[in-house]
Amino acid sequence: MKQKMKPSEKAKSVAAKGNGGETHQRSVEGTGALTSNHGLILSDNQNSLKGGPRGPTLIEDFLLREKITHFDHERIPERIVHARGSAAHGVFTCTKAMGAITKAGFLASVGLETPVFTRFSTVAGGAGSVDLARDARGFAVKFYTQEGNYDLVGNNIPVFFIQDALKFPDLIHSVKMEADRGFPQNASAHDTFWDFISLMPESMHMVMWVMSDRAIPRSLRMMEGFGVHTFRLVNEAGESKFVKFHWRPALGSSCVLWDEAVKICGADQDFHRRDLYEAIASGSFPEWELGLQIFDQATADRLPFDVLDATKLIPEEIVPLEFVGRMVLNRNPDNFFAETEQVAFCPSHLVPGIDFSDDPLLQGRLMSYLDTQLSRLGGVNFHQIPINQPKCPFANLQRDGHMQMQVPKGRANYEPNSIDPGGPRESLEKGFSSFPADLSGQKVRLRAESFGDHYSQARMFYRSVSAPEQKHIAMALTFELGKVEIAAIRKKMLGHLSIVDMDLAASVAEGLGMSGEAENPQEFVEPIELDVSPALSLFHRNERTLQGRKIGILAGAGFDGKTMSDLVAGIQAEGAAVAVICLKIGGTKDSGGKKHVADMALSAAPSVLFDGVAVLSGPQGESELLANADAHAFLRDARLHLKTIGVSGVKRLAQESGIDGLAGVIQFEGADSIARFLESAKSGRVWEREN
Ligand code: HDE
Repeated sequence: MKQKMKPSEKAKSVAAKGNGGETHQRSVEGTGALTSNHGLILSDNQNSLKGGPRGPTLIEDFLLREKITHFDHERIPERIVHARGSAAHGVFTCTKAMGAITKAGFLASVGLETPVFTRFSTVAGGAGSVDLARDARGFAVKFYTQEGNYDLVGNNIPVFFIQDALKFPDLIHSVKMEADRGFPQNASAHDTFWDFISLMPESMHMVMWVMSDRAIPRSLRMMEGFGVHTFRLVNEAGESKFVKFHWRPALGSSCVLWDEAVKICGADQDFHRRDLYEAIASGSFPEWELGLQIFDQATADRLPFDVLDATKLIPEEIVPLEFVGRMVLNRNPDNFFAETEQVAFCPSHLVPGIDFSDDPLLQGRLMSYLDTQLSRLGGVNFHQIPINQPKCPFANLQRDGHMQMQVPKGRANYEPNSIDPGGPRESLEKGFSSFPADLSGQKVRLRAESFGDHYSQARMFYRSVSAPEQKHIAMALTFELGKVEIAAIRKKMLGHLSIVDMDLAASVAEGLGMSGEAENPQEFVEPIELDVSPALSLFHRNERTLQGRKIGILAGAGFDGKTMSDLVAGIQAEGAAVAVICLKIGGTKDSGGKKHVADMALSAAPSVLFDGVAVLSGPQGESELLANADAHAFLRDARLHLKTIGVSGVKRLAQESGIDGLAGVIQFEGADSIARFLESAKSGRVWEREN
């Protein structure tokens, strides 16, 4: 349909065209006029210009060319790593004044609020890859502070694969799709990754983490975040302490099981993105506390490893966390491309009061991200894109460049100058100055001896986690190495694992059918026995709660309406979301003949999408469910995935799905049955069912 404008509107729109893009946009929005990029009002947005109604399209059609050319250039290079991401706006509130330790303004006074934009990501896959791949997750926060933007660009795992930035391209090449064949996408289970890892023993600690449940989070809202490197905090007096940054999710840390992850990838490849978006849209705002591990040089010197080595963590039992702030994500981006895609994080974006350490991995990152933004966003003015702009005043004498959006005024584009005394000048008191850390020694290409122990913390992590977590690590390694075609790589990995933990190595070797085939590394620093750190176990992070979780209720025809309404009310009162699932999206009737609409059709709602499930039905509905393969799979998977299951009116289906009498299966009979269902579901999984 053509849009017609009144002549008065037309005049207003044309008259409002000026220099400022904002004014222009507002005038167009105000009038409803559809224009070209240069303000020309279109009379027809349905038909290209042709020589006759059935004739050839004319090259003269500059409007067609403008539109299609813009479209052809809609994509920018995706991030070489962390391409797949989801983000949200929010606010960081300081909860503990840290002035004695850091002069960073956003940590200076309790209650001070700082806007943030946070992007979560997978590492290995492309922008369109699945959310539930086994992978580390990026956890990048841009604080728009009054002293400039501060980017805390971390991961959901506190350590990293490598110690020196020079190895990063090799690591990433090895994990991404293989160079000759272009697969696998977003998966580490292939030869090149494990070949590299088998030759890089420094990666063993990180390998334990990425093979653990942490690498398949239930939700981005239920992930911890870590700055990974050691940084510095500096106070007004110029005194410095070291710091490690931690984000702790209010919802606790939850993960899925591998079989669930695989099935979720098929059922909803945007599982994490959708979950974050829907939670925020529904007002259930995800929240994290910012914790700091602050320590001095003397503590660093006492530790049996180097705090500059990013493959090591500091157990909380040694340096506890001090909680200093809370981040709440409360607004979805308005536009995915403009914000989530164009946001440019750089670990080099600092504020006074925070500084770098000499961690050689961090040092490499300090140049890499700026360089990346230049190629991704096309030039030096990427800080003028709205999502990247500081929210405090900013001014300098840098000029011109690709896509300059501002119109800088005046003659003085250099400094010192005398012709613009009011122009921007450096400030000794307020400005950033680097901590004057001592430097000494020769220029060398060497790895410090203190970086030499690659196995002790891998062992500490493995021995610190619970028995089910250990089992999952062994299963993940068996799966991943089972997909490695070259036997020599598997043998080398078994050698490394046997240094980490003999039982782990034996279990993986057994799973691979390669017992006794381990090939030990020639030379290595013998691991030392570190105290276990119970804080590393996910079980310590699992809140007993239904907050932010989702329960799926499968309803068959003739279900008991009262049980349904009590159950829904109970679930919602615990802060969880509910999806009512019927055989057909049109819904079904309860035993009183009342029609209930469905939120989801069973074929699109496998139980892997939920944290707990219930099945309610009358006799007719049960016969229909019994004849439906998806209904059997719904319960079978819920059983395998150790979920709490509530049932009513589906005795035969329960028997056929093998759930009858199992722990965590609750019959909705009697006054307290719904309460028992909710109690069980709060625990997350019914671990006693795992074998
Ligand atoms: Fe990154 N990393 N990285 N990285 N990284 C990028 O920058 C790089 C490292 C992390 O949501 C890139 O803008 C090098 C550790 C996150 O936009 C690139 C090294 C940690 C994100 C880059 C590392 C991270 C990135 C690609 C080794 C955890 C996504 C796109 C020295 C502490 C941020 C971009 C977002 C992104 C380089 C290692 C976290 C290529 C050279 C360690 C969360 O510049």
